[in-house]
Amino acid sequence: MAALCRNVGICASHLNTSSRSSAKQHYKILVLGGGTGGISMSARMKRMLGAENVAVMEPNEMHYYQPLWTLAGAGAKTIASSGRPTSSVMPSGVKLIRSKVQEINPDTNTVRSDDGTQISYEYLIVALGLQLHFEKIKGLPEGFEHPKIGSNYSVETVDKTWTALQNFKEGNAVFSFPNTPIKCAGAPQKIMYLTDAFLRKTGKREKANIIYNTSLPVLFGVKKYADSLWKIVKQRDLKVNLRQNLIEVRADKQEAVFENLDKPGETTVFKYEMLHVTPPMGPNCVIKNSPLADNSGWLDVDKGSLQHKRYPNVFGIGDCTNLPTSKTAAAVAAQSAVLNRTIKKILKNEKPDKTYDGYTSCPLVTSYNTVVLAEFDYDGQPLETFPIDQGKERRLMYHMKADLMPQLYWHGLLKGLWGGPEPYRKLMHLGMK
Ligand code: FAD
Ligand code: UQ1
Repeated sequence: MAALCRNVGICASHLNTSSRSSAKQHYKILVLGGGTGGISMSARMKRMLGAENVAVMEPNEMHYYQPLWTLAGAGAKTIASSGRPTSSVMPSGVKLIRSKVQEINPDTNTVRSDDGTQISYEYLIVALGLQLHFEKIKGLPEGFEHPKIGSNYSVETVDKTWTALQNFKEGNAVFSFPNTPIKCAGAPQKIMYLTDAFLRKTGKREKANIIYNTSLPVLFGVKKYADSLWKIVKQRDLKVNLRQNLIEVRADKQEAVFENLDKPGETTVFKYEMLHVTPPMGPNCVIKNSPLADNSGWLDVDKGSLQHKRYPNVFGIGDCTNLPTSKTAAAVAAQSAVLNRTIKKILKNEKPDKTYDGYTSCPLVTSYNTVVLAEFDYDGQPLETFPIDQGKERRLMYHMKADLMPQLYWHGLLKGLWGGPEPYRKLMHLGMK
């Protein structure tokens, strides 16, 4: 539970200042965060400027391919197979600074780490991801010490989902979606479809009520895919309750309390045999506490170029930004190609010319062998790679999600070689309107 507690998002920029050291370092390109966006941009920056000019600040020993956690929570993959040592995904020769960013000072082009070291930069790429807030739900995170509750959103709790699913006997299987922006907005319901499939496979489905309580007023934000998903939930007898927000877990009694967002103060208690929690999420507090934040705490970047709106030598990518699109690794892939181009232009004193269209994708896993592959842009318009109807459940797309995507991630995206499917989409739609 230690890592889960570390991740509860205490925004305290005054912590750990006692061990301040006077060591100084300078890099032409400093990348904050060694997750999906940070590693892929460091690989691209190495190619552009040479390894000696690039450094990445990341305290975690392990780098995880988070999209696999949906499958791990349902026993279709292992959590171990989703992780590799951070050192092994670093582009060779690029400096890994194994410490936590404590403070960003864009007016002096410096950042301070939790051991007090000051690091200066010429250009800064911010890829700090977002923060999970289990603690905003009464009874969590300590409730995870009880059985029958899990969450695919933290490496600490994915196996708890799988344990709860395997031990299911009879009763309610309840799934939540919080009242905040989240990463991979499809994941809270993917685990519901997998639960349904698992209980059918093991002959327990008739003893289960499967209930999806979402804060949103819709099942999915893009109509084309929402229409497909409504058909699926009806076919499979899955109960969807809109505008229901999880506010408390009484794990000792196996009770989850939801608030009706349309009738504040009205709550419903659900007894559960299994509970999957998607926690509230919010901006990284290091960004929130810095001049780089917008009014809500997200990194304030231009939605086309990914350059910071007020600090022209600062750039952002991924979940930490205020880009008005769904936060996914697929979006990071498309953003990495645009950001590479933006930085190339800025280094030549030219204007950024490539524009991010908001491309994002969510492989909606609907069983152990089917996926609806949602792909869309800033306007919520489908932007599909394949010249077939991606609103349909397909086996091929499941194999893409489970077998091809991890390879594309480790060997393409993290190496700075995969910038999203745009070129292939254009090729595959040649000759079509
Ligand atoms: P991250 O990869 O989260 O990286 C942020 C990094 O910053 C972390 O390594 C963190 O340790 C580091 N960091 C944080 N604070 C500090 C600090 N103070 N100092 C230094 N470093 C710090 N995406 C898809 O495309 N398809 C999917 O099917 C999909 N499914 C998902 C399912 C689940 C259950 C989850 C959890 C995510 C899923 N995603 C999916 C989303 C995807 O994993 C993220 O959108 C993506 O990893 C975002 O990349 P990032 O670089 O912005 O953030
Ligand atoms: C993608 O590019 C990507 O990043 C590697 C993902 O993250 C895991 C995805 O889930 C998807 C769907 C894409 C888009 C790629 C194709 C081939 C449609």
